[in-house]
Amino acid sequence: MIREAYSSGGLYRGLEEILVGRHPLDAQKITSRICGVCPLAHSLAAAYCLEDALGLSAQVPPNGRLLRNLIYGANFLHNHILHFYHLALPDYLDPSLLSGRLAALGGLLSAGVPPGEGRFSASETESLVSHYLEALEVRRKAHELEALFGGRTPHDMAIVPGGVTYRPSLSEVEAYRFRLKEIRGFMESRYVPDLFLFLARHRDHFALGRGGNLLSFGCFPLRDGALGVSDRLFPAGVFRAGRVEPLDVAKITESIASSWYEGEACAAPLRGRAEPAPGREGRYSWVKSPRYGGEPFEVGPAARVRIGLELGDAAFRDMAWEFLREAGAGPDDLASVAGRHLARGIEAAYLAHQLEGWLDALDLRGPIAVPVAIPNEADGCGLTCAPRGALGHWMRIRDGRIRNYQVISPTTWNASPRDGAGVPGPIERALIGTRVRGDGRVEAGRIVRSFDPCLACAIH
Ligand code: NFE
Repeated sequence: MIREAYSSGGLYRGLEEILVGRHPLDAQKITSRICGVCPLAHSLAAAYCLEDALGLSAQVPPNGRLLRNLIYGANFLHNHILHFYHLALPDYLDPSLLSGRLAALGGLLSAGVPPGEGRFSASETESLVSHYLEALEVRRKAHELEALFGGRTPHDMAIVPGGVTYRPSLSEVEAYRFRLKEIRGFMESRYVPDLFLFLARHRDHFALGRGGNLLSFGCFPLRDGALGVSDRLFPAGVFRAGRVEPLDVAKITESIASSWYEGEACAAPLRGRAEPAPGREGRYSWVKSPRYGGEPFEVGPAARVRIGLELGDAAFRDMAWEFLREAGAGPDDLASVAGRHLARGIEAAYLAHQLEGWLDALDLRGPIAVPVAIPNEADGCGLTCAPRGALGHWMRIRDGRIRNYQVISPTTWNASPRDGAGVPGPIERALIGTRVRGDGRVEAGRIVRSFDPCLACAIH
């Protein structure tokens, strides 16, 4: 049994420090560089943050909202396909079952299962690995969708505070529609069936790596003039002690009790700054420990779907229940290794369907942005969900420059070390108490991977 677990991030990055003293508009372009996998989420959170500071959140025109949803939605689908086929599935495949041209690929895949313990037959393994290859092409198509409206990928040029910079032509809209259909075709014929095959063979993984508290900031605004956390496709909320509650952002704090920093012991974002203190005695990570009401919370697909089952619209709830029934699982099973994979499938399928509607709603002659003027003094907060979970950016402007910029990324929540009260973070908690065979590496790897961690985002 795993008795203790410590989650550590070993590389300091310092992007928050780089921003101090810079022009507020730099924040969006620089924070996008936190990560090459979810840059659109950072680009959006920074734009929301500036719009909040400037009092512009309600003025972004409908096209601005729709085009951002379409650019970011493509990136969101890309992330979930990436996680299932290229990051998680190899942990479950036995490459020795591959033959013919796929056998050459076998050597590149990690031997995820101990010899003879794979749960997929030789023909299933071959089929999954050929879909692994197809998924590379599908991810390229998703990147093309981002670039069509975003200018390029991974770091877009279109999302700005106030809206977007680029009005697509009708032919670009149709090019998006065509590629989206291809991606949806892959999801319906490959991703969803492969996900259910995976779940059927790993039903015991609903009991593996279970979580507790869940939190979502929500994402994909559905209504103009409401770019806060209300009216989002995946709703904001908190799941604690068996119930869903409204989100109260004022309850968020960040502890550095186990992290290599010096500063205010348990500051809320924007209150106090933590300075790096490499090698500080008794600490074990560069990741800080975000807490909500003093407690750790898991963020990500399980949180979004669990909260969406209560607060989401009827179409989302219907689809989520249908997937749960087919998987033989219930809402409480979502925060588990199998449940996190299932939740990604639910939200990818629902989002792909929504993208088409947003495309139809574009008004190609309407405005795409409103002008911005930077004040001398303002504070802002931008909240969204990155594919891996709740993402917040906080900014303080003084004398027309950035005085303080704070980011709390999804993996900061999930991979956080123990806080001042000694309470472990969500990944640590999911590991502790797990019954393992041998040295436990197989079970531990699968649990950690189910959160889809990204330490580049977590430390920023
Ligand atoms: Ni680097 Fe990211 C996502 C963000 S995870 S991938 O999704 O924000 O902390």
